[in-house]
Amino acid sequence: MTQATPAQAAVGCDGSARRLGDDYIVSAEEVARFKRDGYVHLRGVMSESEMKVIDDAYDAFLERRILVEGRDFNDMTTGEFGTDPANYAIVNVMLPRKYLPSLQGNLFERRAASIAKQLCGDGMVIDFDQLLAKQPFRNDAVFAWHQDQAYWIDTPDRRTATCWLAVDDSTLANGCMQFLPGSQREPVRPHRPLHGDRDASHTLVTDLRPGETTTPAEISRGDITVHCEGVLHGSGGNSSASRRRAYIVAFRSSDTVAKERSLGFTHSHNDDKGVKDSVDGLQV
Ligand SMILES: O=C(O)CCC(=O)C(=O)O
Repeated sequence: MTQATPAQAAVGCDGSARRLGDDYIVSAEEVARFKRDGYVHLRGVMSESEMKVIDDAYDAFLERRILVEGRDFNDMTTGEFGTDPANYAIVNVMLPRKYLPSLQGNLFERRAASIAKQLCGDGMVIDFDQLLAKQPFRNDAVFAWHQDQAYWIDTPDRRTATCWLAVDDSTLANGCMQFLPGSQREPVRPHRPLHGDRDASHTLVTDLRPGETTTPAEISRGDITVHCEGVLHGSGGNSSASRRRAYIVAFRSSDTVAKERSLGFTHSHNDDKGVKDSVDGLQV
């Protein structure tokens, strides 16, 4: 786990003193770390009792009680969809708030909005949300190295706060997120589809360069990491006996979201292939 600084200790390591209704107070040091490294770990954004809504939504999706269209329920490692998810290594649900509207406006969305504003400034709105569950004993539940901007179309305002909530403790053993700090300052690297083309596989991958080492972000249930559009990241397989679930809500500027939608880019894996082929990582 990342060591708490004296400033963090003073405001309460479990985050309880920093949760104020819909708000979560981000320190100046954390804002600086987000800008320097391209990501930051925030402790205790959600308390245990506040996680119940999310646990329930997760169960509803994984038990297939919620109808999700086509590729928006898939295995992120193979691109498989429309089949029995029991064999998926990483169950990926895109746009859960679209398929389960009762999620819209939930407490995590509201707290994450307060965090996005503190990290990125005014005008940040929800662009998309996502569930990612790595199944137990799946060493192949690897999320390929990438920069998020590589998956997205070019827009003038690239500000992004992707709030990644640990629904389970997230550890090296179960495949926690890993980041290449500072890589957000480089241009987007060339990416390629992991398998075949983008109809076969939504997943894009880029390569780490010799000598580059990533930093694991082991975080507890209720903690989040927030990352920007440019930082290179990914995660390893799940060798543990338990799941690694994450709930992700990504904020971008309202202008960017409007531009994306005008071009038919919705973050759904069911978007037209032409739109999915026009993303930044495939244009380099
Ligand atoms: O959950 C993971 O391992 C990867 C998630 C990710 O790449 C993202 O949220 O941008």
